[in-house]
Amino acid sequence: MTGKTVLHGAKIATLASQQTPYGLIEDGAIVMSGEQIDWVGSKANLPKEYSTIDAQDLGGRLVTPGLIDCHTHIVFGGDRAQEFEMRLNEAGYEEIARAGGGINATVRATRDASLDQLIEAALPRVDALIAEGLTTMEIKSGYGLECETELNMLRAAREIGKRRQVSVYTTYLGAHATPPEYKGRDDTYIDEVVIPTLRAAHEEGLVDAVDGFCEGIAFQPGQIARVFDTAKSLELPVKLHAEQLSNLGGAKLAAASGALSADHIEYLDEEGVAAMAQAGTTGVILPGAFYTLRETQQPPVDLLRKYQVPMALATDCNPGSSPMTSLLLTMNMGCTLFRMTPEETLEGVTRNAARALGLINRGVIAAGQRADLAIWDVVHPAELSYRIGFNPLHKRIYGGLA
Ligand code: DI6
Ligand code: FE
Repeated sequence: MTGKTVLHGAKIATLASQQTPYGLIEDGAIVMSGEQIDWVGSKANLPKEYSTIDAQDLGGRLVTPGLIDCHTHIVFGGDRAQEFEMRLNEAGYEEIARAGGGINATVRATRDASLDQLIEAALPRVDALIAEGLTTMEIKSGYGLECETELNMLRAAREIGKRRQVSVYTTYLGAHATPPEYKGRDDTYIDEVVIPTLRAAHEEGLVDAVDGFCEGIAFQPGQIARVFDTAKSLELPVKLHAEQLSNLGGAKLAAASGALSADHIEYLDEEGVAAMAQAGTTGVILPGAFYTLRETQQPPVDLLRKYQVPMALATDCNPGSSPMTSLLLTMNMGCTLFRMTPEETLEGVTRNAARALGLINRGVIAAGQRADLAIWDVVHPAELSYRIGFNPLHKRIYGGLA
């Protein structure tokens, strides 16, 4: 039989069935055909038709779905290390702002960067994620805040998906912040920049989804709703940065708009959770930003469980609130900071991350799914979130290719 590969001697965390924790198959085998998984199960049940194929013995290693980072701002110019240092030397907020710090510093550096510079700066960060078994990631715009730079960020994101073996899903985040030239004129910025740029980006095929930052320091629900209306008219899915620093009812708005996800959600209340449950909106939890900002308000993990809202986990990789490029560390933080279980964190970076991106062909190990796999030198899946700063990846398989 040609074009097929059999992996055996594997402990497989399929994440596909609830019958065993992690959907675990102890002495498992996986048959891949081209980019797809053909068959998965106990080696003892491997169908005869596959038994003549040369099999690769994984020596008892753990296999999980390839990891998915469903929320990143990984394309940006410059960095904010100096600002980080100033803050730790007790510089005041004003002093940092006067020194040109904060999100506007990143906007300036991003506007000043060429397309190629944006790509080159992002690739080492993307490579760090890939080195931990990443096979799919989302990348947002939102540091251009003017048409051409927003388009460039999205072009950079698409190009990253060509230069690396990783599937990239792009999200337009023009409604991230109001740029200095529109200070005090948020509505005008939405009308003159956010909406026209969304149309231009869509025209160029650069947008897979539309996001916004619904917050006191960013945009009000009514303003986000106008951006979502345009997204809807272009048949693009929406998601929202909601309830990160306060509760403006962003998750309810997201749910009412049929959003794929509501992200951050530290200040989410029960009404918001119920609305998300009803709409099938995934909750994306971002411990890196919580940690970096030294937040104390925890996302309502118990309520999300109670209402069976799927929880995803992501790095939120960005130069300000989460300069993090490790999904394994994100999983550890999900457990230690938010008391998520190791199984929930693994679901959060696989099955539920796929759900947060609206992808039905990945995130679990099952027949018909993409053959995106991570093979680990660990005995039990809990090790992935238990260890801190250790990368046990043995090998990654992307679309059936090692
Ligand atoms: N939430 C955040 O924490 C970041 N963006 C967002 O919507 C902050 C972005 C930055 O400081 O660069
Ligand atoms: Fe974010």
